[in-house]
Amino acid sequence: MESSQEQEVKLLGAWPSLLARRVTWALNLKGIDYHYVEEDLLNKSPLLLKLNPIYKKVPVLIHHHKAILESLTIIEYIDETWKHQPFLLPHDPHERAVARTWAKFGDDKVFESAWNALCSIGEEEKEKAVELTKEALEHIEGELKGKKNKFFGGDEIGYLDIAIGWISYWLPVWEEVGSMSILDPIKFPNIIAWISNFLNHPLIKHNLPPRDRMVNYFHGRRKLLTSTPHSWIKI
Ligand SMILES: N[C@@H](CCC(=O)N[C@@H](CS)C(=O)NCC(=O)O)C(=O)O
Repeated sequence: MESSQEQEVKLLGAWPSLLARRVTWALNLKGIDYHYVEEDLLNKSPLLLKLNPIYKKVPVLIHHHKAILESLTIIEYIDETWKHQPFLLPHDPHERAVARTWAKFGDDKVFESAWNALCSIGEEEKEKAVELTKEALEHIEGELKGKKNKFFGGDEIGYLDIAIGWISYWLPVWEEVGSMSILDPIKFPNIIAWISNFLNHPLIKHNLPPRDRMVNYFHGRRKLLTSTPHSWIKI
């Protein structure tokens, strides 16, 4: 039987949002029931604007009628609130700090430059952004090198896998939509192996948006963003 705590979980997300998706991965891995509310990012609901008045972005988690913002913070909140296995963050404080650092690096460097590459105007700008993405990925590749485990923290999916999990699915779509080549298997053999492990995890592979829908959506976003540079709504 569900506890009353679980019944009160609500997530505001948007289907193409990799940041909202990572929260659903965390909720599913922890086995938490939640009510999902789809937002239209071009026509945000009064509830989203009320709960996240500063950034006006998804994801927003609502638990006990209180809002929790920022996807990585939400994942930590989930792990701390439902104190049962599987634990997403490492137990050891140093390992926890390292995982947080790489998760932030994934958002600040990999996501940012890959998104810029997708939305760049002109070949030169695109090449620069692609190079920056590859440079950032080299650091992730280095983190995985020599590890025998399937995932970052061991043989179970954890916080860092969830945080950078978008690389496995969103990035290849962006490569296709932006006609760019980033995930070179020769340059990034460990990332490619990790991607395969990640996408084969039962809770991940059944919780991904359809690829053709993603391709269509991001073609549309790219067209809009490259023709209207001030239309900066992300994802
Ligand atoms: N740092 C935030 C970023 C959230 C974010 O950028 N959300 C995007 C969807 S992936 C969004 O809501 N975009 C709408 C907008 O930019 O107005 C997080 O990790 O939750």
